[in-house]
Amino acid sequence: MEERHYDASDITILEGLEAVRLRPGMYIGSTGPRGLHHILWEIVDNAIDEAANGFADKIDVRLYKDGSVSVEDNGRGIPTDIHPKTKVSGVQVVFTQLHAGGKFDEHNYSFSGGLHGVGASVTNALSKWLKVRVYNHGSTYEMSFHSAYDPKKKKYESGVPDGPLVDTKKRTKRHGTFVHFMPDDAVFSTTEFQLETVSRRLNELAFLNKGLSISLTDERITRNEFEAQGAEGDVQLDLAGASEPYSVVFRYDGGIADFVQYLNEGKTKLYQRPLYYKAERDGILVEFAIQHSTDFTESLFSYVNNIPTPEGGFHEMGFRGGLTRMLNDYARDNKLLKDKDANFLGEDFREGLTAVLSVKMKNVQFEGQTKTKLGNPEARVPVESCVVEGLRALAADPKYKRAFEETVKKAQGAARARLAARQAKDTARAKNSIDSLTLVGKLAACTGRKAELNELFIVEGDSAGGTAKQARVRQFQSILPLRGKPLNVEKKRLEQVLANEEIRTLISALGTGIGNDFNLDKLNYHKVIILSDADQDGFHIRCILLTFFFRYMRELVSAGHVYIGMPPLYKVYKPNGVEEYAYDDNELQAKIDKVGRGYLIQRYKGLGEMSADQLWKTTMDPVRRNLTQVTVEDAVEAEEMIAKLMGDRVEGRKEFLSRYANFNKTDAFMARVQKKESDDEEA
Ligand code: 1YM
Repeated sequence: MEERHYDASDITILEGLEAVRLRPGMYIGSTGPRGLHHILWEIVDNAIDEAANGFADKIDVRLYKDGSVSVEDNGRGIPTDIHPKTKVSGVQVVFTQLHAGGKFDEHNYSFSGGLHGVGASVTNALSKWLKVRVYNHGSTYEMSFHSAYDPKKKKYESGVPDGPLVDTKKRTKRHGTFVHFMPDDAVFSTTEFQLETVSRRLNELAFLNKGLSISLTDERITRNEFEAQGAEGDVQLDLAGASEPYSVVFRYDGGIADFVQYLNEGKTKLYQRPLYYKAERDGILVEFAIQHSTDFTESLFSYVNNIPTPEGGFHEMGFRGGLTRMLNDYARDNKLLKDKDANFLGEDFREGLTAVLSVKMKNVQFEGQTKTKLGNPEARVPVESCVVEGLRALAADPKYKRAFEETVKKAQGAARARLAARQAKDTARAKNSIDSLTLVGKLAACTGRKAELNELFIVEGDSAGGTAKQARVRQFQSILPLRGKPLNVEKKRLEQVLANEEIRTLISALGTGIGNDFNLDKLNYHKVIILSDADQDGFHIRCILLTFFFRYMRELVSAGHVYIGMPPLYKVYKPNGVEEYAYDDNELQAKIDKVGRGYLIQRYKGLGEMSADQLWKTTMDPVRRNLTQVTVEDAVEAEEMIAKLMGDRVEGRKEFLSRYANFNKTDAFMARVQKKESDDEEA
C-alpha cells in the first residue's frame, strides 16, 4: 500500500454543528429510516474513501443489540495531531466541524459527491453518543462525544467532546479507525437499522470497490434465526456456530464484472465472462463491465463516486455513445454491415445488454427529480473515449473474439426486428393509431382536466372495476379495469408489447407515449394507482404492471407517479355497526383490541367482495386510503424482483412469492384468531 504524509493541517474548516441539529433534513434528507441509514453511510463513506485511495482493504460494520452501530477500517487512521489553526486534534475537527476533510483538498485524490460526504460531523451531531478509536504511530487514541440538553444553557447541545483526544498508550501494531455511535432517538422517527438495507448497500459497495473486503455482523440476530426467516415451514437448523451472531463478508475480486455476472444469473448469456475495462481520462476514473443475454431489454446500472444514478446523465450518454461507435466500427471492419455506410442504431447493440458503469470524479453535480442524474457535461467525452478504447483493446484479444461476434449477431437480429416492426407499425398506425385508440366502454375517464389532481386506478377484473366506477369521485378519479392478466412484457420486444390490447389501452390512457417517444409532460394522471387483489394472482398482475412501467416508462416511476393501492385484508366489526379495517396482520390485532369483545372478522379475498361504499372508504378516499409509492431508489432490487418474477426459473418465482406475499403467515394467523374466538366463547 501507498505511503503518503498527512497531518491535521490538511484539514479545512467551514462551520459548526448547531445547524445540523436545527435542520437535519437539509443535511441527511429526512429523519425517517433513510436519514437514519444516511448517518451510517457517512462513516462508511470515509472508510470507503480510505480504501479507494489505496490505504485500507478491510472494513467491518457491526450492529449491536442496544441499537448502536460501529464501522472500522484498517487505513491510516484519522489524523491525531493538533491542528495549528484550531489547536485541537484532527479527530476533533473531523467530528465537530462541518465539511472538514482532507478530501476537499485538490492534491488529495479522493472523490465524494451529493449528499454523501457532508461528513462524519453530521453523524456526530445526530447521535446520542459517538466514540472514536484511532490506531496509529504504534498507539491507540480515543475520544468520545455526546448530545444532550444542557439545563444551564437551556438548549440542546450536540456532538460535544467529553474531553480532548487521549493517547491511551496502549501499544499496537495496528493502524486504522474505529467509529461507534448511537443514533439519537430525539432526532429520528425510528432508530432501528434494517439488516436488509445495510446488507444491500455494503454488498453493492463491495462490488464497486474490487478486492475490498466488507464484513457485516448483526449481533441482534443469530445465524439460526436469520436462516429461519427465509425458509418455509419449520426448519431445524443445528449447524456449528448457528447461535453465533449473523455475519457475512462481501468481497469481489472481479468487482463490477462480478456484479454483472450476479445480475445476469439465471439468464442465457451470449458469452461467458463479462467484458471489463478500467481507465482514467482527464481526471475521471471510468470502469465498466458488460454482458449480453438472449433477453430483449437493456439494464444499465450507473454510479458516480459509488452513488447510484438511476436517472442517468452525461456519463451514461458517453457510455452509450462509445458502445455504439466502437461496435459499429467493429462491424464495419469485419464486414458485418450490409453496406459500408449503413449503421446499427445504439438500441440494436443494447438489446439484452446488462451493464454496470462506475465513474469517479470531482465536483459532481447531481440533477433530476430525485437528484440522481449526473449533470456534469465534462464527463461525457472522457467516458466515451474510455469505452471506445477499452472495447477496442478487448476486441483485439482473441479470448473475446466470440463475445464481439455474438454481440453483432444479436444486433443484426434486433435491427431486423426493428425494421419489420416499423413497417408493421406504419400500417397499423394508419388504421388504428395509439393516439386515437377508442377506449369507449373500458376507461371510465374523469371529468376534470387538471393532470396534477387526476388519478388513474388500474383495477384487476371487470367486477372490481365496476365497483370502483360506482365508488369513485368522477371529477378526478378515472378507472381502467384490466381483463385477465396483461402481457408479461419481460420476454417480449417492444413491438410485441404494443400489439397487446390491454397495454395499448393503458398507454393511451396515460397519454405519455412509450419508450423513446415517452414524454412525461403529457401525463394525464399524476397518480397512477395499481389496485389488485391481495392474492397470488393479484400480486402477479402487480408485478407485470410494475415491470412494464419500469422497462418502458421508467421516468413515470422515478418521478414518483406510480402507487400501489392497498385494500384492507380484514374487517373487524360488531353487529351493532362498529367497524374497523386492518391492512395487514400486525394491524389486525390492534383493531381486534380496539373493537373489543364480541368482535367478528371478515377476511377479504378480493376487491370484488367489497361494496362500493367499502371500497371508497378503505381504498380510494384520498383522506383515508393507504397508498404505497413505488420508487426506483434501489434499481438493483427492482431488477432482481423482475428477474425472479418474470424470469426463466420457476423455483425463483415460487420462493419469492412465498417470501413476499406471505400467504402462509396470513392463513396461520387466521387459524389462531378463529381458535381464540372459540376459546373466548367458552370462557
Ligand atoms: C470508520 C471510519 O473515517 N477512516 C479514515 C478517515 C480519514 C482518514 C483515514 C484520513 C484521510 C486523509 C488523511 C485525507 C479522514 N481524515 C480526514 C481528515 N473510517 C474513517 N481513514 N489521513 C487520514 O483525506 O487527507 C477526514 S476523514 F480531514 F482529517 F483528513
